[in-house]
Amino acid sequence: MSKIPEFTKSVFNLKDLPTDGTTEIAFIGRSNVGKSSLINALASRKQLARTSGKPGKTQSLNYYLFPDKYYIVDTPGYGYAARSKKDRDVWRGIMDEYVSGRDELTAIGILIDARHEGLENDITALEWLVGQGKPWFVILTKIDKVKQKDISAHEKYLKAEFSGGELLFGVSVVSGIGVKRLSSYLRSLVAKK
Ligand SMILES: Nc1nc2c(ncn2[C@@H]2O[C@H](COP(=O)(O)OP(=O)(O)OP(=O)(O)O)[C@@H](O)[C@H]2O)c(=O)[nH]1
Ligand SMILES: [Mg+2]
Repeated sequence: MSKIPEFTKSVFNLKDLPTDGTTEIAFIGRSNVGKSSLINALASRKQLARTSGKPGKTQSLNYYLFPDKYYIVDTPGYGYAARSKKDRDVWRGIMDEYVSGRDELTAIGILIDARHEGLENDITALEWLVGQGKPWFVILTKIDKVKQKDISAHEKYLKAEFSGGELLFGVSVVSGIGVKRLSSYLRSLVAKK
């Protein structure tokens, strides 16, 4: 097996999910929140996952195999305003089926832009997540753009409003803050399995 993280496959149809039984952790979050960028930072590879300044770049479930033997699954972003309602319903349908039926899925990380507290789309996603009954955790992204006191306030808000989730991680792929800590946490989740 490769010692460096590798792209494995893109899944457009749930019948094509990997069948090798490897544990997986999915990242969900609004379009443009930084999911693909974070996967690159965790992998220390700039171009592993494709990123874009324009929202809506990732359109499938993308599997990345990490050397500690787990997949990180990049997912299409939600809340992309230019998308039709039908598209949003498709997201919901795919994610419901994927999350409820996937035994390999150990935990879900929801990425939230540290700058934007309480966005409607994030609230909807957090409520959905709480209802899934899978372990989940929050990652606040782009913390290079905010002050520590705003991060603390955002964390306090999330803890007060949404129960059952794990620790909150603040990350920035620009400064690199929080990436190592998150990486250790992901490994600990897989080790528990
Ligand atoms: N300042 C700053 N910008 C970031 C950070 N992480 C991501 N970005 C920028 O945010 C934009 C979107 O990043 P992506 O990683 O493509 O976002 P995504 O969540 O994968 O988006 P979709 O695939 O559309 O769902 C890019 O322009 C990134 O450079 C960060 O930590 N700090
Ligand atoms: Mg993406």
